[in-house]
Amino acid sequence: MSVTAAKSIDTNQAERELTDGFNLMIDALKLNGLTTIYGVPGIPITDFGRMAQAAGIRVISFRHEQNAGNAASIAGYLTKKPGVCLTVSAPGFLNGLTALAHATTNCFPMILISGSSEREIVDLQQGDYEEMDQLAIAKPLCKAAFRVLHAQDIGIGLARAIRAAVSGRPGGVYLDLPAKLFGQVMDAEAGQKSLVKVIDAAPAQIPAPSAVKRALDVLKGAKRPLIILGKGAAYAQADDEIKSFVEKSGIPFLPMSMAKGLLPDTHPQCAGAARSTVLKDADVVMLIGARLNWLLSHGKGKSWGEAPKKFIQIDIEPKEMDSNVEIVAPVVGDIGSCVSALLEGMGANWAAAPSDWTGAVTKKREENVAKMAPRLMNNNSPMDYHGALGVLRTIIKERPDAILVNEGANTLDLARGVIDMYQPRKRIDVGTWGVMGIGMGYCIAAAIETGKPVLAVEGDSAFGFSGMEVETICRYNLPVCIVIFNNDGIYRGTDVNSVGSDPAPTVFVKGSRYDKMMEAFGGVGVHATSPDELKRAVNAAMDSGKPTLINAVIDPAAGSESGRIGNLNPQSVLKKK
Ligand code: ADP
Ligand code: TZD
Ligand code: MG
Repeated sequence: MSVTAAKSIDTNQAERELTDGFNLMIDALKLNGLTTIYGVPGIPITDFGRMAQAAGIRVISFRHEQNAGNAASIAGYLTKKPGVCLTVSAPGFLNGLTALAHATTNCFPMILISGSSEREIVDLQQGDYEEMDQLAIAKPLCKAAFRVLHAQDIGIGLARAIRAAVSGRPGGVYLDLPAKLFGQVMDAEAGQKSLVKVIDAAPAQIPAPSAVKRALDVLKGAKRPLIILGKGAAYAQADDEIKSFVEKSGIPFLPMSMAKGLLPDTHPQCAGAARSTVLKDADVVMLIGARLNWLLSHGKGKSWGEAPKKFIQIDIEPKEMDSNVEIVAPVVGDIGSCVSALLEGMGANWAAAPSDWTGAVTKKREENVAKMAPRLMNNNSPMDYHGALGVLRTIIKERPDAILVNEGANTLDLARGVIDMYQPRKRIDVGTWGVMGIGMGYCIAAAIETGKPVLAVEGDSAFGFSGMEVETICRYNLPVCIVIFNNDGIYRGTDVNSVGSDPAPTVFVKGSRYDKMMEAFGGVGVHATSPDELKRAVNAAMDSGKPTLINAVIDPAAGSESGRIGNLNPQSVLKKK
């Protein structure tokens, strides 16, 4: 119905109430409990943001759409509800698209809502303001993409987006809203009726009893079993079931990065500190919400050792099975249902994992922990990674409900190994892509969605990708403490250009003071040159809840190329010196 038609109805039947695209979209979001929007304003969604805020939706306004998108994606991970990111057309949409692809790759539910220009002009390529065929561009980068052209379809459009984002394997969804849609007017009552409250958006997916039995049979025959917990297991929020299953089985477990804390890293069965041993020596490996991608060396090769292995895999996505190696016992379903079914199938007399194996794993783990301990206690200045991380490790132990955000190369790999986690979904990081730039978006969403204090451990390069959002953190006065591991560069600050005066590609301005950035916006900036100073500053920040940025000076020579994944770099045999 056109606006003119609606107005004439209005004149004839003055008593009839009208609504429009703006209001219907807001009502549809609220009806489905989507009460926070992360975005950047501009044509054609500026008024939408204002009206949403006036209607009680929390609208968090960022400095760059990629950070808003990353915030929405991790909000989805933390809450199991799709995180919503709102952008303007073409360039804003493209800025948000990186985060949408990231969400899809990581199996996080999110909806990118972008305003777009008029179909008529876009399709004839007549050069509209910020013209782009956004729907076509988004499609290959997300789980589903929809466009709504009529106000009466807003309810259905959002319902489809929500279902696509959270059901089955979660992921990113694109929702295209042309400018004209927002102003479309329709009868208010008919509008309300057109809205859809999504019932059971992510239905339980019960595994087949035969698949459960097959998995238990394989597990029963194992001499050296291992459980690998991935971020899918953390996402599933089946924490109690997973804990019961792991403990009843007595099997050592290895948490992937974001699954750390699902059971505490200090749990007697945790094999985190014996990673290479368990991967090499295990004979049966059960994957729970973890893919056999590059992070697990595709389930083959040197790190998996010589001994043949059998894989059991629990995943909601049937196509994940056999993606890299043969899965002898696929269990397809949601993790809560699968783990409950396994627990039930184990019965009362399940024999715990063989003690010679679990004993050997414990021994190895204790050796490795003891080896690391003295390195974490040094008080060197400038700091090395271990001295700085030793302090942060204690702080997280004392404040286990804080959320840890982590990105960088050495800063990531070493923090992941050193900092123990104690509670589920408290560690969020670079994820499946190892992407830099998630930092500040994750900090903001973690603080907003959970209300808990946030500690970000950031490489100086990593921080730079989203650093401008410190203004956003100050503006919303969020309890975020950012620690920059400042080693003057990417991996190290020591590279030199041997042929010219330009700096080497991996180094930054020496002795930068990132703490001044926070001060510029009214937050607290601290320059810390020793572990003792770092400890005092982080504790003060966590106690006060004030936005804080600590510039932690790290020895520029301390890091290694690409952190722990330097082996992935191609080598040139012709490399010029
Ligand atoms: P990690 O990086 O921690 O190893 P991945 O992202 O590779 O974890 O794997 C997560 C897996 O979890 C994906 O294959 C995804 O399909 C699966 N998954 C996500 N949510 C659920 C769920 N509720 N039930 C079952 N599987 C899930
Ligand atoms: N761009 C994006 C989006 N993601 C990436 N992962 C990279 C570039 C490449 N990259 C890494 O993989 S780690 C890293 C880059 C640029 C930064 C490492 O430096 P840092 O950490 O200062 O953050 P350390 O402690 O100096 O190693
Ligand atoms: Mg660095």
